[in-house]
Amino acid sequence: MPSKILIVGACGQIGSELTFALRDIHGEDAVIASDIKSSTSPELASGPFEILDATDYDNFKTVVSKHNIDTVYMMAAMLSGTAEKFPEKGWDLNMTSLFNVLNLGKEKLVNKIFWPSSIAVFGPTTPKVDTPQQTIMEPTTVYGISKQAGERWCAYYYKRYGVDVRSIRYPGLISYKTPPGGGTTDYAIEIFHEALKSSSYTSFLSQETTLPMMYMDDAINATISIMDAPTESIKIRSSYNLAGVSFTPEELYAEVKKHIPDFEMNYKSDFRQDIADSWPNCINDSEAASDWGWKKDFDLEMIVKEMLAGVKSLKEVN
Ligand code: VAH
Repeated sequence: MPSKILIVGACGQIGSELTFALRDIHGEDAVIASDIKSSTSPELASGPFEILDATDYDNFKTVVSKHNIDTVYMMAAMLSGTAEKFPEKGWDLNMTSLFNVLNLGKEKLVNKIFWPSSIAVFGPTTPKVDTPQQTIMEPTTVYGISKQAGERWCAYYYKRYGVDVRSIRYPGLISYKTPPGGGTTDYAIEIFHEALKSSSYTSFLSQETTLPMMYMDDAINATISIMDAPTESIKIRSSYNLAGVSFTPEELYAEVKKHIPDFEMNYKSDFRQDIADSWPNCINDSEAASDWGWKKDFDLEMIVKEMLAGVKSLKEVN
């Protein structure tokens, strides 16, 4: 049986688009989508789908052996906003799922693993501008703590057991094909749906909150690039910094207003303001560029155009 790819958390924001992209490259049947709940997405149903609880090692091992899986993208996670509401559940999901996939690698049941980290590993004492790959990391959120600990375990399993695990510190990701997933950067997705529905939006982050962001197509390209890179070019086995474009809610509002002149934005910070304030403004990703050729495509103007067109297309379909 040919070796296959398994996406864990395929119903999520990144997992769903990763499934579509990898199926385009490798064919429908080469990519097994999985999630803890059945999929409502017709695209995901276009190829093999498995119900998989990533915190259940035996369930994970059974799916891997049933489909002769060679490569696993372990995308299931509880994001920053939700994990602050359910700290122990967030830690358990984010860490147990990682240990399960790393142990599949240690047992040589899979050959290559991708695991997502986040700029949430940085904290209020991290340099906020041009944040370097190696720097002070004192995250103040459950999500950030779990991602920082996860990075250390990835580096340990590579060094101790030779597990070929690769990772990226994603910025806030912007996409329209799946609903926002409980993150602090979700305002940058919600704004497009509200702008087209009601011409007004109340941001839960203040207008001057600068955050590192990225369009999903760039994130998917980076994920596939790091996994396709030759082993010897992956010099960082914790997780690579990755940068797209940094902006404030006010700058995003101004760009949207160019397309929807009567669009109005209000601001009412909630608990996520403290989370956002603990994160950097912009990231230095020179190691990803030099080690495996990373280069972003989407700037703010392009993101706004793509998102408005994409959300409109969803409304036409639904
Ligand atoms: C979150 N979207 O907001 C995620 C991301 C950098 C933020 O990791 O939790």
